[in-house]
Amino acid sequence: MLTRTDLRGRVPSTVELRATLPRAETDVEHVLHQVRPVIEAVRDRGVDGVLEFTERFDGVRPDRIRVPAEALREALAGLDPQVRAALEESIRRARAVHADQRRTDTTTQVAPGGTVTERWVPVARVGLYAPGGLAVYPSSVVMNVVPAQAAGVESLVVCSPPQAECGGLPHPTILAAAELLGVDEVWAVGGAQAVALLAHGATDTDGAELAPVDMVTGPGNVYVTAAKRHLRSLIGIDSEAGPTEIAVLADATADPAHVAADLISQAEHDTLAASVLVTSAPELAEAVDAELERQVAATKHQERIRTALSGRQSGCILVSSIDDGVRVVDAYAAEHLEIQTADAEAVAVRVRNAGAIFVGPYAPVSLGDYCAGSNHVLPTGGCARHSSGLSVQSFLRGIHVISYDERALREVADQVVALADAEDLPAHGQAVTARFPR
Ligand code: HSO
Ligand code: ZN
Repeated sequence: MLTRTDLRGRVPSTVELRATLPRAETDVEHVLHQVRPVIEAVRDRGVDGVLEFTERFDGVRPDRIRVPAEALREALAGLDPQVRAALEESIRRARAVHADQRRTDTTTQVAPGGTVTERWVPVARVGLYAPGGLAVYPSSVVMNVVPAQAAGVESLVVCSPPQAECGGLPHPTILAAAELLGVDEVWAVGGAQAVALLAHGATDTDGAELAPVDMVTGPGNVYVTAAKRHLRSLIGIDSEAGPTEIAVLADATADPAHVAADLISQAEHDTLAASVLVTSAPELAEAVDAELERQVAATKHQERIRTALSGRQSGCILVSSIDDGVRVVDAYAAEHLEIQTADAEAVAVRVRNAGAIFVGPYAPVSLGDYCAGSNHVLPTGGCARHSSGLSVQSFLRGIHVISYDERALREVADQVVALADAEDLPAHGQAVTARFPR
């Protein structure tokens, strides 16, 4: 089922590797012109503009879009107790991990009387987008809200598309997750309209105010991503989420049934999801293929999964050694990387590029999707080469606070003047010397 690429006996250059490795095309650029009128309508006409596009795209026109507090409470009361308990456990673990990510301010004494403090200040107001439709993921509400709360974000708002079959409210599990997390501001709006509404703010039909946010995070379809890209100077955004990816680096010690199950698990998200096996063991590649055939035939979303696994973004790459495999997975920079080899811990330490690394036979990606405590909002499309997943840090800004007394400034005045002159900006130097008339 997986297209095979044989790199044994060769160690391709990074350029070659990037060209060879399977990857989905992203089409965000192509839909930018479609989201622009939506954003402009919401900017210019507020909730009226939102409702026009909500009716067109979601097939429902709610009377008002702010979700009432009773609806949140009712959604939680109606949540399956087992799902509630699981969400609570997921939140508990995620909170433990994210609490440890908090930063403390640092003050560096640069010279006597001269200090620079780095003060970590949370973003004031954050909007979180939670998709509806095929991808109703309360787990993603957890993964976005927990780090924002741990960072100290004071004002959080969730937007999620209204569902016609839910009387114009967002999906009840999204509402229940918000309630469980203590987020009381939820708006029934989806797609590019939601991002525009969050960025510009508006007044609801009944006068309720949606204050504009400083930052929007959360996964969404290509239109949501395009809207985030379009509005990204007005608002901060998390990294642009592309289709889910899993890479498994495995040797002959890996269990083919487990490897196949993990590749299938992420292919379940999307026909464009990427499942990539990198292995030094041709016999494992064979066995995984057989397992894929067997397991896909027995799973619920087999059509979607089959399309994802046979797509050009998925594949199996044969390498001569796990060392070569590490080079390959580094060049690929997967959103999720599993290491299923002998001495997996030692191999994992050598990997530089991945959104998250799942080590050994008992750390499947779906553990991380829900209950490991780690965050599941991770860089896709090779962005793991330069970016990290969502964390407390994503919601903090480090502000440098510069405090110099007279002596400290005097001591460095000549250096400032020298550099200002070198850049032909003498007024810069004079701003210092003006303080020390001779
Ligand atoms: N694997 C997805 C997250 C997710 N999985 C949500 C299940 N629900 C992207 O990391
Ligand atoms: Zn997943």
